[in-house]
Amino acid sequence: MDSWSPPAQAGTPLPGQPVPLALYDSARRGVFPTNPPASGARMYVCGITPYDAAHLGHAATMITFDLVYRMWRDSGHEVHYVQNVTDVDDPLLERAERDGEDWKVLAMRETALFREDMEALRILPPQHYIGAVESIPAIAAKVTELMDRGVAYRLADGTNDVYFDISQAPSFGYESNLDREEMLALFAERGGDPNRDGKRDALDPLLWRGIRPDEPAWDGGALGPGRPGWHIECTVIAQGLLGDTLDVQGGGNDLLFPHHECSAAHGEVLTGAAPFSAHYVHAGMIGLNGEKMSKSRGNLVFASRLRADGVDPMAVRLALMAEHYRADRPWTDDLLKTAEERLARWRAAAQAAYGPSGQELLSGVRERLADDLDTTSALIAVDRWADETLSGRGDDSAAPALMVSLVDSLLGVKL
Ligand code: 5CA
Ligand code: ZN
Repeated sequence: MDSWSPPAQAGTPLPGQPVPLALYDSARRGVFPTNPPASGARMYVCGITPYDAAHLGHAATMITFDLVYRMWRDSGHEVHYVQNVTDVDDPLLERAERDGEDWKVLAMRETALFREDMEALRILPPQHYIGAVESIPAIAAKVTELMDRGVAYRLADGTNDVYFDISQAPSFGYESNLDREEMLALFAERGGDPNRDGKRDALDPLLWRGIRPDEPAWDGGALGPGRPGWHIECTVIAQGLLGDTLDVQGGGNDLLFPHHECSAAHGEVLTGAAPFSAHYVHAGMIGLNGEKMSKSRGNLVFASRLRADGVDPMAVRLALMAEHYRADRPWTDDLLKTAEERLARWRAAAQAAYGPSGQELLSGVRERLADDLDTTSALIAVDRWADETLSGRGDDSAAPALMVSLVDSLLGVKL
Protein backbone atom coordinates (compact mmCIF):
# COMPACT_ATOMS: atom_id res chain seq x y z
CA MET A 1 0.00 0.00 0.00
CA ASP A 2 1.21 3.55 -0.62
CA SER A 3 2.22 5.58 2.41
CA TRP A 4 1.71 9.35 2.41
CA SER A 5 4.11 12.18 1.58
CA PRO A 6 6.43 13.63 4.21
CA PRO A 7 6.00 17.26 5.24
CA ALA A 8 8.32 19.71 3.49
CA GLN A 9 11.49 20.58 5.45
CA ALA A 10 11.32 17.41 7.51
CA GLY A 11 14.78 16.32 8.52
CA THR A 12 16.51 19.67 8.94
CA PRO A 13 18.98 18.99 11.77
CA LEU A 14 18.81 21.29 14.79
CA PRO A 15 21.93 22.69 16.49
CA GLY A 16 23.05 21.83 20.03
CA GLN A 17 22.80 18.70 22.10
CA PRO A 18 19.88 16.31 21.54
CA VAL A 19 18.32 14.61 24.60
CA PRO A 20 17.68 10.83 24.51
CA LEU A 21 14.01 9.91 24.64
CA ALA A 22 12.47 8.13 27.62
CA LEU A 23 8.95 6.71 27.34
CA TYR A 24 6.39 5.11 29.60
CA ASP A 25 6.25 1.36 29.06
CA SER A 26 2.89 -0.24 29.87
CA ALA A 27 4.51 -3.59 30.69
CA ARG A 28 7.00 -2.26 33.27
CA ARG A 29 4.61 0.51 34.35
CA GLY A 30 7.20 3.24 34.42
CA VAL A 31 9.20 5.67 32.30
CA PHE A 32 12.37 4.10 30.88
CA PRO A 33 14.96 5.31 28.35
CA THR A 34 14.52 4.09 24.80
CA ASN A 35 17.69 2.51 23.56
CA PRO A 36 17.46 1.85 19.83
CA PRO A 37 20.24 -0.22 18.22
CA ALA A 38 22.80 1.37 15.88
CA SER A 39 20.94 -0.14 12.92
CA GLY A 40 17.99 2.13 13.69
CA ALA A 41 14.91 2.42 15.86
CA ARG A 42 12.07 0.04 15.03
CA MET A 43 8.51 1.25 15.57
CA TYR A 44 5.23 -0.46 14.75
CA VAL A 45 1.98 1.45 15.22
CA CYS A 46 -1.51 0.02 14.89
CA GLY A 47 -3.26 1.96 12.16
CA ILE A 48 -6.87 2.42 11.16
CA THR A 49 -9.64 0.05 10.25
CA PRO A 50 -10.88 2.12 7.30
CA TYR A 51 -14.65 1.92 7.53
CA ASP A 52 -15.19 5.56 8.39
CA ALA A 53 -13.24 8.81 8.21
CA ALA A 54 -10.39 9.34 10.66
CA HIS A 55 -11.47 11.17 13.81
CA LEU A 56 -9.48 13.25 16.25
CA GLY A 57 -8.72 10.21 18.40
CA HIS A 58 -6.88 8.61 15.49
CA ALA A 59 -5.15 11.93 14.83
CA ALA A 60 -4.00 12.21 18.47
CA THR A 61 -2.55 8.71 18.48
CA MET A 62 -0.74 9.31 15.18
CA ILE A 63 0.65 12.61 16.52
CA THR A 64 1.99 10.79 19.59
CA PHE A 65 4.09 8.40 17.51
CA ASP A 66 5.04 11.21 15.15
CA LEU A 67 6.62 12.89 18.19
CA VAL A 68 8.50 9.70 19.06
CA TYR A 69 9.80 9.61 15.47
CA ARG A 70 10.83 13.29 15.65
CA MET A 71 12.68 12.86 18.95
CA TRP A 72 14.57 9.80 17.69
CA ARG A 73 15.42 11.60 14.47
CA ASP A 74 16.71 14.56 16.49
CA SER A 75 19.00 12.16 18.37
CA GLY A 76 20.42 10.94 15.06
CA HIS A 77 18.68 7.57 14.95
CA GLU A 78 17.49 6.20 11.70
CA VAL A 79 13.83 5.29 12.23
CA HIS A 80 12.22 2.23 10.68
CA TYR A 81 8.52 2.85 10.99
CA VAL A 82 5.75 0.43 9.99
CA GLN A 83 2.01 1.00 10.26
CA ASN A 84 -0.82 -1.27 9.19
CA VAL A 85 -4.28 -0.78 7.73
CA THR A 86 -6.81 -3.38 8.84
CA ASP A 87 -8.40 -3.43 5.41
CA VAL A 88 -10.46 -6.54 6.03
CA ASP A 89 -12.23 -7.18 9.34
CA ASP A 90 -15.74 -7.62 10.75
CA PRO A 91 -16.55 -3.91 11.32
CA LEU A 92 -15.50 -3.00 7.78
CA LEU A 93 -17.59 -5.79 6.25
CA GLU A 94 -20.57 -4.89 8.45
CA ARG A 95 -20.46 -1.22 7.47
CA ALA A 96 -20.16 -2.06 3.77
CA GLU A 97 -23.10 -4.44 4.08
CA ARG A 98 -25.18 -1.82 5.94
CA ASP A 99 -24.50 0.79 3.26
CA GLY A 100 -24.77 -1.58 0.31
CA GLU A 101 -21.21 -0.72 -0.68
CA ASP A 102 -18.29 -2.76 -1.93
CA TRP A 103 -16.04 -3.23 1.14
CA LYS A 104 -12.90 -2.77 -0.94
CA VAL A 105 -14.07 0.57 -2.30
CA LEU A 106 -15.05 1.70 1.20
CA ALA A 107 -11.60 0.76 2.55
CA MET A 108 -9.79 2.46 -0.31
CA ARG A 109 -11.78 5.67 0.05
CA GLU A 110 -11.32 5.98 3.80
CA THR A 111 -7.64 5.09 3.59
CA ALA A 112 -7.13 7.81 0.97
CA LEU A 113 -8.87 10.33 3.22
CA PHE A 114 -6.70 9.23 6.16
CA ARG A 115 -3.54 9.84 4.12
CA GLU A 116 -4.74 13.37 3.35
CA ASP A 117 -5.46 13.97 7.04
CA MET A 118 -1.99 12.74 7.97
CA GLU A 119 -0.36 15.05 5.41
CA ALA A 120 -2.40 18.03 6.60
CA LEU A 121 -1.34 17.33 10.19
CA ARG A 122 2.30 17.05 9.05
CA ILE A 123 2.70 13.54 10.39
CA LEU A 124 5.88 11.82 9.23
CA PRO A 125 4.88 8.84 7.10
CA PRO A 126 5.85 5.25 7.89
CA GLN A 127 8.26 3.81 5.33
CA HIS A 128 5.98 0.80 5.13
CA TYR A 129 2.23 1.25 5.17
CA ILE A 130 0.84 -2.26 4.94
CA GLY A 131 -2.64 -3.65 4.47
CA ALA A 132 -3.93 -6.85 6.04
CA VAL A 133 -5.11 -8.11 2.66
CA GLU A 134 -1.70 -7.83 1.00
CA SER A 135 -0.20 -9.67 4.00
CA ILE A 136 -2.49 -12.71 3.89
CA PRO A 137 0.03 -15.19 2.39
CA ALA A 138 2.60 -14.26 5.06
CA ILE A 139 0.00 -14.49 7.83
CA ALA A 140 -1.32 -17.85 6.62
CA ALA A 141 2.25 -19.20 6.59
CA LYS A 142 2.83 -18.15 10.22
CA VAL A 143 -0.51 -19.57 11.39
CA THR A 144 0.39 -22.84 9.65
CA GLU A 145 3.73 -22.81 11.46
CA LEU A 146 1.94 -22.35 14.81
CA MET A 147 -0.38 -25.26 13.94
CA ASP A 148 2.57 -27.47 12.98
CA ARG A 149 4.25 -26.67 16.29
CA GLY A 150 1.11 -27.56 18.24
CA VAL A 151 0.58 -24.07 19.71
CA ALA A 152 -2.50 -23.46 17.58
CA TYR A 153 -5.53 -25.67 17.07
CA ARG A 154 -8.52 -25.96 14.79
CA LEU A 155 -12.01 -26.10 16.28
CA ALA A 156 -13.81 -29.36 15.73
CA ASP A 157 -17.11 -27.71 14.76
CA GLY A 158 -16.54 -27.74 11.01
CA THR A 159 -15.81 -23.99 10.75
CA ASN A 160 -12.07 -24.39 10.13
CA ASP A 161 -11.45 -21.59 12.64
CA VAL A 162 -7.97 -21.72 14.17
CA TYR A 163 -7.10 -20.47 17.68
CA PHE A 164 -3.86 -19.73 19.51
CA ASP A 165 -3.30 -21.75 22.67
CA ILE A 166 -2.32 -19.11 25.24
CA SER A 167 -1.11 -21.77 27.71
CA GLN A 168 1.87 -22.08 25.32
CA ALA A 169 2.81 -18.44 25.99
CA PRO A 170 3.90 -18.58 29.63
CA SER A 171 4.37 -14.84 30.05
CA PHE A 172 0.92 -14.01 28.69
CA GLY A 173 -0.41 -11.06 30.69
CA TYR A 174 2.90 -9.30 31.37
CA GLU A 175 2.13 -6.43 29.01
CA SER A 176 -1.26 -5.37 30.30
CA ASN A 177 -0.80 -6.38 33.96
CA LEU A 178 -4.48 -7.29 34.28
CA ASP A 179 -6.02 -10.05 36.33
CA ARG A 180 -7.97 -12.80 34.61
CA GLU A 181 -11.37 -11.30 35.37
CA GLU A 182 -10.38 -7.96 33.82
CA MET A 183 -8.92 -9.79 30.84
CA LEU A 184 -12.13 -11.73 30.28
CA ALA A 185 -14.24 -8.57 30.41
CA LEU A 186 -12.03 -6.67 27.94
CA PHE A 187 -11.69 -9.70 25.67
CA ALA A 188 -15.49 -9.89 25.32
CA GLU A 189 -15.80 -6.12 24.85
CA ARG A 190 -13.09 -5.81 22.21
CA GLY A 191 -13.86 -8.37 19.57
CA GLY A 192 -12.99 -11.59 21.43
CA ASP A 193 -15.26 -14.62 21.94
CA PRO A 194 -14.63 -15.96 25.46
CA ASN A 195 -17.73 -18.16 25.46
CA ARG A 196 -17.22 -19.98 22.21
CA ASP A 197 -17.52 -23.76 22.56
CA GLY A 198 -14.50 -25.90 21.87
CA LYS A 199 -11.81 -23.41 22.86
CA ARG A 200 -9.14 -24.69 25.23
CA ASP A 201 -9.06 -21.40 27.14
CA ALA A 202 -11.70 -18.67 27.03
CA LEU A 203 -8.92 -16.16 26.26
CA ASP A 204 -7.48 -18.04 23.27
CA PRO A 205 -7.55 -15.58 20.36
CA LEU A 206 -8.57 -16.32 16.78
CA LEU A 207 -5.72 -16.78 14.30
CA TRP A 208 -7.58 -17.77 11.16
CA ARG A 209 -11.28 -17.55 10.37
CA GLY A 210 -12.52 -20.24 8.00
CA ILE A 211 -14.62 -19.21 5.01
CA ARG A 212 -18.23 -18.15 5.72
CA PRO A 213 -21.03 -17.68 3.22
CA ASP A 214 -21.11 -14.12 1.81
CA GLU A 215 -17.74 -13.22 3.28
CA PRO A 216 -14.50 -12.67 1.38
CA ALA A 217 -11.94 -15.44 1.80
CA TRP A 218 -8.42 -16.14 0.61
CA ASP A 219 -6.41 -19.26 -0.01
CA GLY A 220 -4.83 -20.30 3.28
CA GLY A 221 -2.96 -23.33 1.96
CA ALA A 222 -3.19 -26.09 4.58
CA LEU A 223 -5.49 -23.88 6.67
CA GLY A 224 -8.15 -23.90 3.98
CA PRO A 225 -9.80 -20.75 2.64
CA GLY A 226 -10.50 -17.94 5.12
CA ARG A 227 -9.14 -14.69 6.48
CA PRO A 228 -6.68 -13.73 9.19
CA GLY A 229 -7.37 -12.98 12.82
CA TRP A 230 -6.62 -9.46 13.99
CA HIS A 231 -3.73 -9.86 16.44
CA ILE A 232 -1.63 -12.14 14.23
CA GLU A 233 -2.04 -9.59 11.42
CA CYS A 234 -0.05 -7.01 13.37
CA THR A 235 2.54 -9.52 14.58
CA VAL A 236 3.34 -10.78 11.10
CA ILE A 237 3.43 -7.33 9.49
CA ALA A 238 5.69 -6.00 12.27
CA GLN A 239 8.11 -8.91 12.39
CA GLY A 240 8.17 -9.31 8.61
CA LEU A 241 9.50 -5.79 8.15
CA LEU A 242 11.24 -4.96 11.42
CA GLY A 243 12.66 -8.27 12.63
CA ASP A 244 11.97 -10.35 15.74
CA THR A 245 11.82 -7.47 18.21
CA LEU A 246 10.76 -3.82 18.22
CA ASP A 247 11.72 -0.71 20.12
CA VAL A 248 8.15 0.57 20.29
CA GLN A 249 4.85 -1.16 19.71
CA GLY A 250 2.29 1.62 19.72
CA GLY A 251 -1.39 2.42 19.53
CA GLY A 252 -4.20 3.77 21.63
CA ASN A 253 -4.78 2.37 25.13
CA ASP A 254 -7.89 0.59 23.84
CA LEU A 255 -5.46 -1.85 22.22
CA LEU A 256 -3.44 -2.78 25.32
CA PHE A 257 -5.60 -5.84 25.90
CA PRO A 258 -6.27 -8.12 24.14
CA HIS A 259 -4.75 -6.79 20.91
CA HIS A 260 -1.21 -5.90 21.93
CA GLU A 261 -0.94 -8.61 24.58
CA CYS A 262 -1.89 -11.22 21.97
CA SER A 263 0.28 -9.73 19.21
CA ALA A 264 3.26 -9.85 21.57
CA ALA A 265 2.46 -13.42 22.67
CA HIS A 266 2.21 -14.56 19.03
CA GLY A 267 5.48 -12.83 18.19
CA GLU A 268 7.37 -14.25 21.15
CA VAL A 269 6.17 -17.81 20.48
CA LEU A 270 6.98 -17.50 16.76
CA THR A 271 10.55 -16.26 17.17
CA GLY A 272 11.55 -17.22 20.72
CA ALA A 273 12.77 -13.62 21.18
CA ALA A 274 11.36 -11.65 24.10
CA PRO A 275 10.14 -9.12 24.81
CA PHE A 276 8.40 -8.60 21.50
CA SER A 277 8.88 -4.87 22.07
CA ALA A 278 11.23 -2.98 24.41
CA HIS A 279 8.47 -0.42 25.05
CA TYR A 280 4.72 -0.84 24.81
CA VAL A 281 3.39 2.67 24.34
CA HIS A 282 -0.27 3.58 24.63
CA ALA A 283 -1.93 6.88 23.86
CA GLY A 284 -4.97 8.04 25.84
CA MET A 285 -8.45 8.10 24.37
CA ILE A 286 -9.86 11.31 22.97
CA GLY A 287 -13.46 11.65 24.00
CA LEU A 288 -16.43 13.78 23.16
CA ASN A 289 -19.28 14.61 25.51
CA GLY A 290 -18.01 12.27 28.20
CA GLU A 291 -17.40 9.18 26.08
CA LYS A 292 -14.48 7.72 24.13
CA MET A 293 -14.68 8.94 20.54
CA SER A 294 -15.42 5.84 18.53
CA LYS A 295 -16.86 4.84 15.24
CA SER A 296 -19.25 2.42 16.87
CA ARG A 297 -20.61 5.11 19.25
CA GLY A 298 -20.82 7.65 16.45
CA ASN A 299 -19.66 10.60 18.62
CA LEU A 300 -17.03 11.73 16.21
CA VAL A 301 -15.23 14.85 15.13
CA PHE A 302 -13.55 14.05 11.84
CA ALA A 303 -10.15 15.51 11.03
CA SER A 304 -11.34 15.96 7.45
CA ARG A 305 -14.49 17.81 8.60
CA LEU A 306 -12.35 20.37 10.43
CA ARG A 307 -10.19 20.76 7.34
CA ALA A 308 -13.27 21.32 5.23
CA ASP A 309 -14.43 23.95 7.73
CA GLY A 310 -11.15 25.80 7.22
CA VAL A 311 -9.68 25.02 10.65
CA ASP A 312 -5.88 25.25 10.53
CA PRO A 313 -4.49 21.71 10.98
CA MET A 314 -1.62 23.22 12.99
CA ALA A 315 -4.17 24.43 15.55
CA VAL A 316 -5.63 20.91 15.67
CA ARG A 317 -2.14 19.56 16.31
CA LEU A 318 -1.54 22.06 19.10
CA ALA A 319 -4.92 21.27 20.64
CA LEU A 320 -4.18 17.54 20.69
CA MET A 321 -0.72 18.14 22.20
CA ALA A 322 -1.91 20.54 24.91
CA GLU A 323 -2.34 17.72 27.40
CA HIS A 324 -0.20 14.65 27.97
CA TYR A 325 -0.54 11.92 25.36
CA ARG A 326 -1.28 9.24 27.95
CA ALA A 327 -4.26 11.08 29.44
CA ASP A 328 -7.76 10.16 28.31
CA ARG A 329 -9.08 13.61 27.48
CA PRO A 330 -12.02 15.31 25.83
CA TRP A 331 -12.09 17.29 22.61
CA THR A 332 -13.83 20.61 23.21
CA ASP A 333 -14.43 23.81 21.28
CA ASP A 334 -12.45 25.65 23.95
CA LEU A 335 -9.45 23.42 23.43
CA LEU A 336 -9.41 24.35 19.76
CA LYS A 337 -9.97 28.04 20.46
CA THR A 338 -7.05 28.14 22.92
CA ALA A 339 -4.86 26.35 20.38
CA GLU A 340 -5.80 28.84 17.65
CA GLU A 341 -4.85 31.73 19.95
CA ARG A 342 -1.58 30.03 20.85
CA LEU A 343 -0.75 29.46 17.19
CA ALA A 344 -1.44 33.12 16.36
CA ARG A 345 0.80 34.24 19.25
CA TRP A 346 3.63 31.96 18.16
CA ARG A 347 3.30 33.16 14.55
CA ALA A 348 3.42 36.80 15.64
CA ALA A 349 6.49 36.16 17.82
CA ALA A 350 8.21 34.35 14.94
CA GLN A 351 8.16 37.64 13.00
CA ALA A 352 10.14 39.51 15.68
CA ALA A 353 13.71 40.68 15.04
CA TYR A 354 14.91 39.57 18.49
CA GLY A 355 13.87 37.29 21.30
CA PRO A 356 15.26 35.56 24.41
CA SER A 357 17.88 32.87 23.79
CA GLY A 358 16.84 30.42 21.08
CA GLN A 359 19.39 27.84 22.29
CA GLU A 360 17.85 27.86 25.75
CA LEU A 361 14.39 27.43 24.34
CA LEU A 362 15.62 24.53 22.20
CA SER A 363 17.24 22.69 25.09
CA GLY A 364 14.16 23.29 27.25
CA VAL A 365 11.80 21.85 24.62
CA ARG A 366 14.12 18.88 24.00
CA GLU A 367 14.30 18.07 27.71
CA ARG A 368 10.54 18.21 28.18
CA LEU A 369 9.76 16.10 25.16
CA ALA A 370 12.48 13.59 26.10
CA ASP A 371 10.66 13.06 29.40
CA ASP A 372 7.86 10.83 28.10
CA LEU A 373 6.74 13.44 25.55
CA ASP A 374 5.71 16.11 28.02
CA THR A 375 4.13 18.29 25.35
CA THR A 376 2.19 20.32 27.92
CA SER A 377 5.41 21.73 29.40
CA ALA A 378 7.08 22.00 25.99
CA LEU A 379 4.22 24.15 24.67
CA ILE A 380 4.34 26.31 27.80
CA ALA A 381 8.08 26.84 27.28
CA VAL A 382 7.39 28.12 23.77
CA ASP A 383 4.53 30.27 25.13
CA ARG A 384 6.91 31.94 27.59
CA TRP A 385 9.45 32.60 24.88
CA ALA A 386 6.72 34.03 22.61
CA ASP A 387 5.26 36.23 25.37
CA GLU A 388 8.67 37.66 26.25
CA THR A 389 9.49 38.21 22.60
CA LEU A 390 6.19 40.00 21.99
CA SER A 391 6.82 42.25 24.97
CA GLY A 392 10.18 43.23 23.47
CA ARG A 393 12.52 41.29 25.75
CA GLY A 394 15.62 39.42 24.61
CA ASP A 395 18.47 40.28 22.26
CA ASP A 396 19.08 37.07 20.33
CA SER A 397 18.57 37.92 16.67
CA ALA A 398 18.86 34.24 15.68
CA ALA A 399 16.17 33.19 18.15
CA PRO A 400 13.01 33.73 16.05
CA ALA A 401 14.34 31.61 13.17
CA LEU A 402 15.53 28.90 15.55
CA MET A 403 12.17 28.91 17.30
CA VAL A 404 10.43 28.38 13.94
CA SER A 405 12.65 25.46 13.04
CA LEU A 406 12.52 23.73 16.43
CA VAL A 407 8.75 24.03 16.57
CA ASP A 408 8.64 22.54 13.07
CA SER A 409 11.17 19.77 13.64
CA LEU A 410 10.28 18.64 17.17
CA LEU A 411 6.59 19.50 17.47
CA GLY A 412 5.60 19.19 13.81
CA VAL A 413 4.00 22.63 13.85
CA LYS A 414 4.59 24.80 10.81
CA LEU A 415 4.37 28.49 11.66
N1 5CA B 1 -6.89 -1.36 12.95
C1 5CA B 1 -6.91 -1.46 14.39
C2 5CA B 1 -5.52 -1.55 14.95
S1 5CA B 1 -4.61 -2.88 14.26
C3 5CA B 1 -7.64 -0.29 15.03
O1 5CA B 1 -7.69 -0.23 16.23
N2 5CA B 1 -8.18 0.60 14.18
S2 5CA B 1 -8.97 1.91 14.67
O2 5CA B 1 -9.34 2.59 13.44
O3 5CA B 1 -10.00 1.57 15.56
O4 5CA B 1 -7.95 2.79 15.45
C4 5CA B 1 -6.76 3.27 14.82
C5 5CA B 1 -5.76 3.76 15.87
O5 5CA B 1 -6.35 4.86 16.61
C6 5CA B 1 -5.43 2.71 16.93
O6 5CA B 1 -4.07 2.88 17.33
C7 5CA B 1 -6.38 3.04 18.07
O7 5CA B 1 -5.88 2.61 19.33
C8 5CA B 1 -6.45 4.55 17.99
N3 5CA B 1 -7.73 5.11 18.49
C9 5CA B 1 -8.97 4.68 18.21
N4 5CA B 1 -9.90 5.45 18.85
C10 5CA B 1 -9.20 6.40 19.54
C11 5CA B 1 -9.56 7.50 20.40
N5 5CA B 1 -10.83 7.79 20.67
N6 5CA B 1 -8.57 8.26 20.92
C12 5CA B 1 -7.26 7.98 20.65
N7 5CA B 1 -6.86 6.96 19.85
C13 5CA B 1 -7.80 6.18 19.30
ZN1 ZN C 1 -2.87 -3.68 15.44
